[in-house]
Amino acid sequence: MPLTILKYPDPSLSLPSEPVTEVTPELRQLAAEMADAMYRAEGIGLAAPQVGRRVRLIVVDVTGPEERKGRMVLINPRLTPVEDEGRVESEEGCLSVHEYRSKVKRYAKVRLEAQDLDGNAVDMEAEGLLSVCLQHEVDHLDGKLFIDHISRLKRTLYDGRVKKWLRESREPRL
Ligand code: K1U
Ligand code: ZN
Repeated sequence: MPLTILKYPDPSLSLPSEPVTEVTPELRQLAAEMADAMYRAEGIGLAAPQVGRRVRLIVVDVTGPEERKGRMVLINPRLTPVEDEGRVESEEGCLSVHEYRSKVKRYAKVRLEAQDLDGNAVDMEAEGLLSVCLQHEVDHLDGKLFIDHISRLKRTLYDGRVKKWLRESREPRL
């Protein structure tokens, strides 16, 4: 069965994830199923806590679900901003945040350090959509959603919409 992507306000999306200590067959299987879930949902990234697994594992493919040519599976990813490149405003959505998009300020360029599934070290710089996507996914590993970066007013308005959807889904049909 395909993995289910948890939706805000599921409380487990706000919890930090634990480092991966060993690449097991189960971890490989999880990475493959996460990639499948990401492509099915037409996303460009997915983090393990979004599927209920609190481990520091992400998959990204900014070529998108049609191309599927840039899949990266990243274990224990760490990001360091390349400070002199400044910040950018990115328009973001999230597979765990229903019907909402907003602009978020992100570092324009980041250095990525991680391991891949074969135990190789990954050390590279990322910019553009990949940089933004990596920052979004690593936030998930720290229990943060992109809506944690928006203004208090925008957040209150969005939370109101979510509460209404939840009330309506619980109301008995007449
Ligand atoms: O982690 C996730 O919820 C996946 C999310 C990642 C993301 C989107 C936009 C900016 C940064 C990170 C998505 O993939 S949502 C789908 C989406 O917004 C998108 C899809 C294709 C191209 C660009 C954005
Ligand atoms: Zn997300």
